[in-house]
Amino acid sequence: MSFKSGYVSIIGAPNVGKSTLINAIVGEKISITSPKPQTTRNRIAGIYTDDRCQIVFVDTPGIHKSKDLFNEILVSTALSTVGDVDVLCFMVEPINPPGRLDMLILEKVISRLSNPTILVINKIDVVPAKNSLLPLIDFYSKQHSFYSIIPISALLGDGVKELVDRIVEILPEGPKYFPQDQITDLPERFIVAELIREQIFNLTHEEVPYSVHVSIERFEDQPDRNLVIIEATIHAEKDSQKGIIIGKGGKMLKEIGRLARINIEKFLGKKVFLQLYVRVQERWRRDKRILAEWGFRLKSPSSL
Ligand SMILES: Nc1nc2c(ncn2[C@@H]2O[C@H](COP(=O)(O)OP(=O)(O)OP(=O)(O)O)[C@@H](O)[C@H]2O)c(=O)[nH]1
Ligand SMILES: [Mg+2]
Repeated sequence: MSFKSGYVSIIGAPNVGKSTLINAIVGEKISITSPKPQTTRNRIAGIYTDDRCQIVFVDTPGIHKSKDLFNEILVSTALSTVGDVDVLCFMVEPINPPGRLDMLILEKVISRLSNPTILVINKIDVVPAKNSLLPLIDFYSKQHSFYSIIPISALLGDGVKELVDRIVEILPEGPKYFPQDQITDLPERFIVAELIREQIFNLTHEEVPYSVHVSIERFEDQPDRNLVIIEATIHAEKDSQKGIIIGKGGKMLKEIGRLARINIEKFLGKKVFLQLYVRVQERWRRDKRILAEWGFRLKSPSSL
């Protein structure tokens, strides 16, 4: 049998479970997840390899109606991945009738592309009876000529193997682009910063998680001690947010650090010494220069 390979972009509205799926496929947490929308901010590649194929899955920020420069950058990052991939996975939740945003993405993005597209209906574990999905499947199949419609639970892993099998059917013959055991093309320090940001998403509320960027100041591997020393700065937009992140007597920052360290140690497979600092970078979400410095640039197209 010939070897197949290619790129697959996962797109959809915020919070539908795109990052949970990519983690389930590669078998490790490379993309952070949270119950809040707009968690993912970058193009995140997860590489799946088996005897038949190598698939580079591209996780993307949730597509939404952007309100400011930073959100526009997130949406443009997602939209910029769709053009030249071999397969698109359009992910939705099992909601009938579909959400306004799902319909908008279908109309403005999916229906304008010619890539083979699989509709992935996620979170089927919350659907009481599987046959209640039938009207939704029927509805979507009338809206667009999907290559396939696959119900899954990214959280429980149900249907994930079927999804990969279906993608392999479509992929062209091709080489192994990455070594067998490589699961992402992102640097370790990027994922470490994300694992810190994930805890801020999980532990703080309202505008705070959205006002935070994390940068790694020091990443020093000490192999003789099986230890990595990491220093990171959490940038907030205002003093009040800085106060919330630090918490009473530093309690919140300690908890963010404790939980992030557990995940970082799991990811790096080493002991970690983690030191966190918090500083204010006023209105960074609107500051083109700072955004560019942190790797956030507007791409085209930039909105729905
Ligand atoms: N019940 C259930 N929850 C799920 C499933 N997949 C994801 N979730 C939950 O849905 C929430 C959002 O998941 P994410 O993977 O962060 O969603 P996303 O699409 O990457 O979101 P953005 O990055 O914000 O666009 C999290 O609380 C997940 O645990 C699933 O199959 N079943
Ligand atoms: Mg995500």
